[in-house]
Amino acid sequence: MRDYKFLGSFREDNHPSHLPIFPATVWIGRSNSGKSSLINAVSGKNRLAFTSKLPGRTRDIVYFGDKNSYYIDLPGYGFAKAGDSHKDFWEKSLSSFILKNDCISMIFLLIDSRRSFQPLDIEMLDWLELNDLPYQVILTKIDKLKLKELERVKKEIESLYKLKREVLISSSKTKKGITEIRYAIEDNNNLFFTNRHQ
Ligand SMILES: Nc1nc2c(ncn2[C@@H]2O[C@H](COP(=O)(O)OP(=O)(O)OP(=O)(O)O)[C@@H](O)[C@H]2O)c(=O)[nH]1
Ligand SMILES: [Mg+2]
Repeated sequence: MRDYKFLGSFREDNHPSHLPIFPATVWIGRSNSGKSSLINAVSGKNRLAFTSKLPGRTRDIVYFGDKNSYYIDLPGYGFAKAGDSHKDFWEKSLSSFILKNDCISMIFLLIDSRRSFQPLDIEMLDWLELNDLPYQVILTKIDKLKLKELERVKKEIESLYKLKREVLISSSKTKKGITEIRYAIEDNNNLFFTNRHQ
């Protein structure tokens, strides 16, 4: 398995110039949707990314890396207490970070399965579509739902949006869906290298 390490946390709206161009998996979603927890589950390291019960834990652009790939943990959006300055930060710095970054192999858009899509998630989806960015939806915290309920949420999302990629499911607690996410990351990264060498 890949061995990810903390590389640093940044506030610049660009890929850090000292880091080589490798494929990066970017994790975005509402505050508290489970981004940092999922990074830990997928990397198999309990305390790689900081997690918290309180929303707004991740404040910087955090890079983790192994020998030839990255995970990028982004601050969540929709954090009520953070107010306008946080929304500005998202809209200006983080959106330009995503648009300017040549490393992105996939953006995982995390949605808390109990909450389904909220207005800000829809804004994010529209923005990803508008900018023709590669993204895939992952439903998180599925241990909190009964199987029937999960099927309903998944169907609802799939029927509402013409998503190009299947909706993945995950639980950082029970580790359900984690292997599939690891495979998806390997595929995305291989594709990134293939495309770059064409
Ligand atoms: N039951 C359950 N709880 C989870 C799961 N994933 C995350 N949580 C909990 O949800 C809370 C938020 O998780 P984080 O991983 O810190 O969320 P985040 O999206 O990184 O949040 P921000 O950094 O604030 O944007 C924590 O209390 C986690 O323990 C899961 O799969 N199942
Ligand atoms: Mg976080």
